[in-house]
Amino acid sequence: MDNQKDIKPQENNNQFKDIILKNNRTERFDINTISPKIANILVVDDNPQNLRLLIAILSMRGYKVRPAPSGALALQSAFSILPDLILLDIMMPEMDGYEVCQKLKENELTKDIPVIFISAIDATSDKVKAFELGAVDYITKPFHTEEILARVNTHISLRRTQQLLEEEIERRKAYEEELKSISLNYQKMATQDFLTGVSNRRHFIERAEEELSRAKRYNHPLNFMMMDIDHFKNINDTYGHQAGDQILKNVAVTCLDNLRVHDLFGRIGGEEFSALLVETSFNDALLVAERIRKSVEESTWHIDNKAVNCTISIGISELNINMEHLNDNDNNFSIEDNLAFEVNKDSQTLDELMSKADEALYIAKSSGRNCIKYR
Ligand code: GH3
Ligand code: MG
Ligand code: MG
Repeated sequence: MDNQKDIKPQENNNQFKDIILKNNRTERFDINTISPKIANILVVDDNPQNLRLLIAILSMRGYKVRPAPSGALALQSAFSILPDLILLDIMMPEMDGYEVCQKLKENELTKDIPVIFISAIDATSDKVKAFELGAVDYITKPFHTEEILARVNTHISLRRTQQLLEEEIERRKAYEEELKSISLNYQKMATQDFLTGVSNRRHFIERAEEELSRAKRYNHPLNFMMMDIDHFKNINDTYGHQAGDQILKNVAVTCLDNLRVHDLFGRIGGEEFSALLVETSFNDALLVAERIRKSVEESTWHIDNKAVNCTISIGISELNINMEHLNDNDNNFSIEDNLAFEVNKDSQTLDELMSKADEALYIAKSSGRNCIKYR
């Protein structure tokens, strides 16, 4: 970097020219279209003559120039208005250019401002030290006007390009975050019931199929529950559709409150909910169903200053699993029986469990509602 001929600012810029921004929220940018914002340069030199000369050269090229006759004033000026570039003399009384540079690089606000040292010292060790401290360039005095301008121009363009890239990276990160949250929302919409927030029919059935095949594979107990709000039409007719919606939400919460986290629960129709009780014996499923039925019956919900009550009917069906281990002492339970049981168990489908629970629910309805039946 000893003379001006080595510097080809346009070539340095070209490598950034063809960054094609692929999403429609960002635009392709070109170094040649970067806004011609006037660069703000801080010139630091304790020699008033040098200072005047540098100001004259840079101002003539249209740069906004601020002078600082000492290291301390340079720091003060840099922190009050961030410059786009700093031309920094090394040898100055009290605080030399190295110290100024170090302080600038230590501060988050000023660490990325390009610093070009201008010094009468031509020793390699000093130049190396300058670069080690984070300087971008080093110009030896006496300097040549064209060299100063070429180097200043190059580093200002590089900094601008770097800033644009950083902004672009930030924009893309924000865009990716937005995409992630949109995709999460879609996922929610695809799996949740829009009114109650519990699993929708499709998602419930998908998950129930998985749990059913696991229960069959490991011979684990499993029970299916179909719940339907009694005379819900009357609630809509008496209190209005919005009150009906609120009751649906409240019933969903009441059911969830009485289930374990591993149980599946979903809204599978208008005022119908289903639950799949995993690792649960039939007797325990009956207890859970009774708890739900009783909680709903005993709840009074206040909607628009009116006290609203409702009840639900529940139908239960059980997965028939191999009970061999429970029948060790039962001489009537032969190997053939067990084999028949296995075949029966494997042929049970979710559809069958659901229809059996539906039949049980139908019986509960015709037996006066607000009760539990099983098949
Ligand atoms: P049953 O005891 O036999 O189940 O009687 P029911 O009135 O509950 O049953 P029916 O099938 O006759 O009526 C169900 C009602 O549920 C009719 C329908 O308008 C209402 N419903 C379905 N989905 C919604 C909903 O999302 N919000 C509200 N407010 N009502 C709904
Ligand atoms: Mg109903
Ligand atoms: Mg119904």
